[in-house]
Amino acid sequence: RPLVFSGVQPTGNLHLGNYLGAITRFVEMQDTHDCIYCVVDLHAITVWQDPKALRTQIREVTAAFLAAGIDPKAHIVFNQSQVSAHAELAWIFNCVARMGWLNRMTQFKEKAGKDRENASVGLFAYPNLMSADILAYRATHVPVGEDQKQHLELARDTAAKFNHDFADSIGELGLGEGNEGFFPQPEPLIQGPATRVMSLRDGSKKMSKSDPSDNSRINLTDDADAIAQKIRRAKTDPEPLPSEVAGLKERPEADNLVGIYAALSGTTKEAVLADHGGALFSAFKPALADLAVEKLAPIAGRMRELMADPAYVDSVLADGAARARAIAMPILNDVKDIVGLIRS
Ligand code: AQP
Repeated sequence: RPLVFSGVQPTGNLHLGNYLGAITRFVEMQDTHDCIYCVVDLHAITVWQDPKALRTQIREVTAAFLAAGIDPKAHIVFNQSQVSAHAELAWIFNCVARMGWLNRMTQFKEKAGKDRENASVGLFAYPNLMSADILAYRATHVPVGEDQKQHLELARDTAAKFNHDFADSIGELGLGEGNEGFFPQPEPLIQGPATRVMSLRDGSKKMSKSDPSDNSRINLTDDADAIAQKIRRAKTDPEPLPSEVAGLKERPEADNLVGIYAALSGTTKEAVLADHGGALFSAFKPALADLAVEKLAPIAGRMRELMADPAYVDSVLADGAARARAIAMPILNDVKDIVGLIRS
């Protein structure tokens, strides 16, 4: 079966965008793919994290994976820092990818802001670690939200450059896979009606963990009252909902709420507008709030139970890490041989 890899950063405030854009996709892929889902803690520390809070946040993302329905026995769930192959391969990719490629990454520009001189080196090199996350398993399918598309393109370029630069060595060692070279070209899977969930306060900004306004996002740990209140207060325009998707074009806030409704109910925006076209937001928002509470409350409940048992959560991560290591280490050893590093 094709191998899937994806990750979520334990940077706190896990939100509806992470859930609809990534975690629900992770759950869906389990029946048809072998899946590796990673709590990418080394990515998280590219910006300052309080150590105590980080431990809780790592367990919280793990709890969210399990609560959403990821099966850690049939698939692999672990935290990145427990498998050293990620960091080791990232170093090799630091020496393959070009400064010019990384200079073009829009997420770095957004996250570093104006004070670029003060951003960590890790934040700049982050996409190389992400390439390593995926390619350490030679994973071919990567379900992500739309914001990760550019990083996936860089991972493909890095894989191709590695295959090209070391083609002779790969050939001599007999490590090429078909015509592709050593590494496959990983495919981003950006699918569904909510690949880019926007802030509830500003339809031009994506919903984000780091937005200072808690009202901008629905956190997976929000209770029913908080969810209903945030949706009630969400920014909208005064027009009723259109009956066709084309009518959402210049209406980012309306488009966002319809997309969220569609993703939560497992349908399409077309189907939502067939039911709710013509409705005012005063009617649509309560329907959306009820749906969000119905879908998210059980997850928040299961997350709370799991967070009360950190030893169990840690044991899931340890078991997943051991199984991940068993896949990644032979691949890393091949990479070392290809590059010409001596190992014993
Ligand atoms: N708003 C979003 N809509 C859809 N998908 C989203 N993702 C993130 N935000 C949205 C997807 O969630 C997965 C994990 O993301 P991440 O933990 O790597 O964090 P991020 O992409 O940097 O996004 P955040 O949550 O907004 O964090 P900050 O505030 O730190 O930037 C990815 O698949 C991502 O695409």
